[in-house]
Amino acid sequence: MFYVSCSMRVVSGIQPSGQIHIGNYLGAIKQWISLQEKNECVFFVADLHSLTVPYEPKELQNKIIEKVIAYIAAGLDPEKSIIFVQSQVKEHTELCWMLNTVCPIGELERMTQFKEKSKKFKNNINAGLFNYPVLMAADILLYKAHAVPVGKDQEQHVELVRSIAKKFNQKFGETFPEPKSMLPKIGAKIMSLADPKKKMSKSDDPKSYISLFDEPEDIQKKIMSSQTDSGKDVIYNITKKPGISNLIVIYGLLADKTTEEIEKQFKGKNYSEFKKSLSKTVIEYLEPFRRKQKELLLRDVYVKEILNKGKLRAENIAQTTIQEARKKMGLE
Ligand code: AQP
Repeated sequence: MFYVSCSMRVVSGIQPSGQIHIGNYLGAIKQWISLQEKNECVFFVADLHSLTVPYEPKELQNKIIEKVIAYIAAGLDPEKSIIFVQSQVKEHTELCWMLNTVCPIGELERMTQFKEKSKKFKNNINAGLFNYPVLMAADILLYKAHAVPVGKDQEQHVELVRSIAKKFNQKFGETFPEPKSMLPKIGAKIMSLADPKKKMSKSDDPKSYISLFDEPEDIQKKIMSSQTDSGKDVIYNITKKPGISNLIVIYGLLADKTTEEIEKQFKGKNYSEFKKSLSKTVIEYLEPFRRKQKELLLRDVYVKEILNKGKLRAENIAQTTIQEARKKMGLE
């Protein structure tokens, strides 16, 4: 994590695929919440990105609203942050096309996410999946962002955004700041509960992640049956004990304890005792989120109003940038 003394523009988003889990929260949203206090923050639901993998069109609108509710339930304040839906601000796709013309294919071919998702969705390797990082560049550069709070998996994409900004600036004149990714020092890559060698992902089996709104009994079940390693000591060792180490990271972040404190607390105790205590911590931490979510699910009009306001505020910035980019590229 880097620290900033003055206010900056911050942009980030999450796709409306699956359910927002504690990996998304600890890697990204938790940072958003503290950043919104002193910075100009722009957070969106990345619906256009979610079209690049198989999805159900009839369910998409509900999934988008679910994500907005999750943002607010987790602590985003619509008075402080601009919250909107990506596809409602058309400038994202216009800038994406412009940036496509300065982004070398070779750089897109190197992207780990493209390689992984191409393997995962063998029958749907579409051009959108390939171009995903260019749309992400548009999402960020449209707001001339300085910082992009994301988890580790998105770091490579933000690097590419910097490279695209540089290329555009060199070709057409100084236009975009080169944004930096902001990763939390701990928790930038929370691993799957079912396979601690894999990242926790919302498009995987729900047993492999804890959603922000899982009911207490489900949280307990998932943690108690999470994959742990041979042996029984609660000790952090990422290579030899990836399962228990991942759970220690989650415990530490939610209970605000260091690894050493946790190891000391569970000295002489076994995995099961540790998991019970972790379940309790997670259930308690997420309780206010669940409560707020239930409240917001009944406030349809309020949520729509937030999105309408957010769209207008986002458009205001986006239109100024797009006009500048159009002029620089000779389109006006
Ligand atoms: N396991 C994770 N640990 C820490 N941070 C994570 N993020 C994702 N997984 C973890 C961060 O959360 C944000 C979500 O971004 P996204 O919705 O664009 O998708 P993603 O990065 O591909 O996340 P998922 O959960 O794996 O979603 P699916 O399965 O839909 O692809 C990003 O900031 C990401 O870094």
